[in-house]
Amino acid sequence: MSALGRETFVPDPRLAGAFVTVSLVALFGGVVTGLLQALTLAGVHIPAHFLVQSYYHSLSLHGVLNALVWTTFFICGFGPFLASRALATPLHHGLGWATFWVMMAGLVLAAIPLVANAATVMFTFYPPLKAPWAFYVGLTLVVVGTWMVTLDLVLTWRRWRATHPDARTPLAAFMSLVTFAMWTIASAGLAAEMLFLLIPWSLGLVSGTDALLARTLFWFTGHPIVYFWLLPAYISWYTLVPRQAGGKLFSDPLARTSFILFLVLSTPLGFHHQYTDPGIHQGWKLVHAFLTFAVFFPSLLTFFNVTASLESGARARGGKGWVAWFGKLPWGDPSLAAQVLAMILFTFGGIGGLINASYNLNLVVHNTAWIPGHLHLTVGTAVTLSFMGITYWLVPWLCGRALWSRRLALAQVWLWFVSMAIFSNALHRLGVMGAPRRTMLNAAPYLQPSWKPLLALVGIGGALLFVSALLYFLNLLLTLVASRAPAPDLPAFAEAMSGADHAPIVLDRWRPWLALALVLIVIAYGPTLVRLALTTSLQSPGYRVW
Ligand code: HEM
Ligand SMILES: [Cu+2]
Repeated sequence: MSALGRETFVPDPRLAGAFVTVSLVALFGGVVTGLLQALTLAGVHIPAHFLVQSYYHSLSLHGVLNALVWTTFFICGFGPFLASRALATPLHHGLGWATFWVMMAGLVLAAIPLVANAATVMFTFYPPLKAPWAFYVGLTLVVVGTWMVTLDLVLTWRRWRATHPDARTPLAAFMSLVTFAMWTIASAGLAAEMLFLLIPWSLGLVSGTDALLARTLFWFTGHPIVYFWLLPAYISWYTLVPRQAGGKLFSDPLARTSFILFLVLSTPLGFHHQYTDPGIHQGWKLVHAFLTFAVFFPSLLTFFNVTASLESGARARGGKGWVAWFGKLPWGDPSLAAQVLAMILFTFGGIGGLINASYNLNLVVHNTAWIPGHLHLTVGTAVTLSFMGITYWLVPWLCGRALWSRRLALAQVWLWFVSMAIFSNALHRLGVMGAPRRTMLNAAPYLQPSWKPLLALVGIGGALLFVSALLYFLNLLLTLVASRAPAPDLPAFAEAMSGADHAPIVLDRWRPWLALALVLIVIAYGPTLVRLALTTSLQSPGYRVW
């Protein structure tokens, strides 16, 4: 297909629209519960309500709605949409809708006990906390849906390949495929935890469970899930943002290299969440620590490549100097501003992540408020603010109407940036001072006077974040009902200074990389998982504490 053909092909808006709508509803629930928690931490008394019955009920809703539903539904809409556009090939219509309904069925099934306060197990659902079977089966169906997306992407790509035997896979499609391939491998841990441990246990088919084995399977998926959230933001940063900034992607081959590294390295490192767990040999924990530092490398490649691309845009707009060019980016474009601000806060999230991953420093921050501080910079901003930036062009296009107000959108993204800096900084500092996470701190007898000013900042930052989210939803809603101007065209993919033709052909092959990924997983996880599975006694009873 000629470049022209690619620009004029328009994917089906309805499927992407359905996924994005569900994701936005989830985010709304996510920010409401976030507000309740932030205010509670600041000492505001919030009466139990029939929808949210305790801090822990709220926290479970918050984690599931934000980290699991908002992200996953958005990604399952956006990734295939972009891939289909880049390949100028429609997705499989029937499969696409079947996927959506499988995921919806799972979502409803999981939501019933969650809303009813029967699955107050937080988004990590560690046993021996126990939820009803519907919660586990529902979440499993959502994961099955993501595998169906992978299938759809592969089928679509193969149809494209049949007519383009020698062409390089267009970058956005390549990246979507890598994202879903990585996730499909990584989600095997969660699937095993659900199918062999949690679902039989919740159905009463086995009498007990094994917390360590379950956690190990959970973190097999739980670390790479962060790349499942992050890579779609990277796809936008690589393939759209350079053009939105008025420039070109610095290097297409380097971008592909970084994604291949994510495919290979994302999974075999989950023990960095289990440094304090007994029953895993410290030698393996150290291996996972080193692999975690290895997977930081493709993020550094991304930082370099995307910054150089932004710089090319700013210089084309008259930017000068080593740093001053930054001011010449088209800051008036809310979609671009959102994503560049997301990148800035993400650098701090990345630095904090290195601290989390360090075998020794982890002990200082483990299970403290530092961790949600980190989570809000990464999934709560790098991912969420980037997705918001994407919706600033995607939602208008889906509705066929221009964004209601660009200025309101700009105010919203800056407000998110500033309030998140306040909110997350306070949480990080609380963590270093020893305040635990996942705790209704203002009710804790050990509440330290020195924590109080920081908890107040959590409340203020959280409330401002909520205001930002309200402005966001207001703008989208008014776009739908009150905007009169027609929607602008979809943003075009960025050209590259060094194009796909410079990429070694091996980067466009799947088998070697998938095989390498599997080998690393077998080495890093094999011995421990086999030993834990063989020695498990499934003895722990379940608990329902809230
Ligand atoms: C209005 C915006 C938000 C506010 C005020 C807010 C506030 C909070 C607070 C106070 C906590 C609890 C800390 C604790 O007790 O350990 C928390 C946890 C968390 N938040 Fe947010 N949040 C917001 C948005 C988001 C978004 C957009 C995401 C991700 C997309 C997110 C992801 C998380 C996660 C993953 C946790 C950890 C949950 C757990 O420990 O189980 N939050 N949030
Ligand atoms: Cu991790």
